[in-house]
Amino acid sequence: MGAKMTEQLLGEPAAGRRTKILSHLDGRTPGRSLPGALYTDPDVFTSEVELLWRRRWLFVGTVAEVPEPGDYVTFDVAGSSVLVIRDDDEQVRAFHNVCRHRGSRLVTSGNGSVGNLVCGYHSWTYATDGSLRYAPQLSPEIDTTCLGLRPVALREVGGLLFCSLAAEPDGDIDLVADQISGYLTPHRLDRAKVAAQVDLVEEANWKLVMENNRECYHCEGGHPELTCTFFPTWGLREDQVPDRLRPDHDRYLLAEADLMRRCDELGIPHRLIEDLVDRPLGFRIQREPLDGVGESFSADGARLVGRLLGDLDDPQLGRCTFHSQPNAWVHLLADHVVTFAVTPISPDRTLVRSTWLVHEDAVEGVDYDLETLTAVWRATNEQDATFVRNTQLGVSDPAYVPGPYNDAERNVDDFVRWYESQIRSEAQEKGGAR
Ligand code: 3BY
Ligand code: FES
Ligand code: FE
Repeated sequence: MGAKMTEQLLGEPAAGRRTKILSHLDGRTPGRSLPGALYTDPDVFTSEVELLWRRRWLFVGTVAEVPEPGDYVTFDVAGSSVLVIRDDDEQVRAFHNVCRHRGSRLVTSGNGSVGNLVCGYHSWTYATDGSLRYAPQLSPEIDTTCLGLRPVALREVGGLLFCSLAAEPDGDIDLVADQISGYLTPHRLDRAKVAAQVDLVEEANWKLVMENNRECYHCEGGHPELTCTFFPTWGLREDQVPDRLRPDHDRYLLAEADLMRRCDELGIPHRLIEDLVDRPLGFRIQREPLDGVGESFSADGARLVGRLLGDLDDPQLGRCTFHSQPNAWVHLLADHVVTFAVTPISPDRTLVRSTWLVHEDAVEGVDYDLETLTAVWRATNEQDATFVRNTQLGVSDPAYVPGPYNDAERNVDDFVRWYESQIRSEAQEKGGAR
């Protein structure tokens, strides 16, 4: 088949899809939720995979998930499976989880530990650094040095791992790393271990999952467990706090002043850095107080893990919260860390992976109880899954008309504006854009 015909068969539909997503974006009213088609149309989803998920830095997990040489996890996104592995020299690397022989998936379980990576089909065997070590009966003329696993760009930032499927990943990760590392390092993720990991498939478009996370407008009524410690005025400016929530907010201000003093004494950064819209790796980071005792996500705010992270000895460090576009939110406390990685499965299904990390020497049943440690966010995730499932049903209804955001939904608007500008700039670069 000639190149021209191939382009007609493959190129045109892709350009047509890009035109389609752009025309849906043209139909959006600023300050309102997105048009329904952006949450439901399979062509939109395919364009998002091509323009966003295959081109941006994505939050994968943490170094604590691969503590020893040979430990690996897989991260599946948009038809690609990324294998993240700690090699024999302790370096964390990422590869496409595709065998270089005839393409079998190499690793078929979500995580594990290996000496070498052995393909289950014809036993091609790779070292943990991705090089091909052994291929039975392979002709000696074939240069095996060219048959190592194909690398995927991976960056570690204060223990958080990000990957990019782009051929030439953007350099924004370095600029973000400079700004956030100091907030993360006191929690010493390199000396933490996974206490629990839960995969929840939510029946909603990935953007509804992210939008839901970016506001606490629904927290007051929607998250009784979380709001024992999570102040429901989150994201509001002073003049936006409704009278009803004034007492909560007054407690917040007192707790905030105390927290700032503690952080300053310890030399730990706390101030808000918010750059969610105008950069490829939009992010927000801030250390904020927790209600009650101020230590952890428990009913009274008291710590849930006896052994604090790293070398911390002040348990009252509230929560350092990191949000990044398109797919993460992370809360770092003195006693534990909980990370959330979102990946799209289909237009109306999304994986939310929650991971709880504690000090590597903390002992289950002695320093913490697993049920109690995970209770608040397991309940919160289930509540959020119901919210977004109902929203997916509503935005799929022909009667849906986009509605206005309010003050408490500022970061939802930021997410949507980030999404629109990233899609537009990538579509332009690829051509077929208007
Ligand atoms: O960052 C978060 O996880 C919270 C949960 C509730 C609202 N959102 C800002
Ligand atoms: Fe992996 Fe054949 S496909 S060894
Ligand atoms: Fe929620």
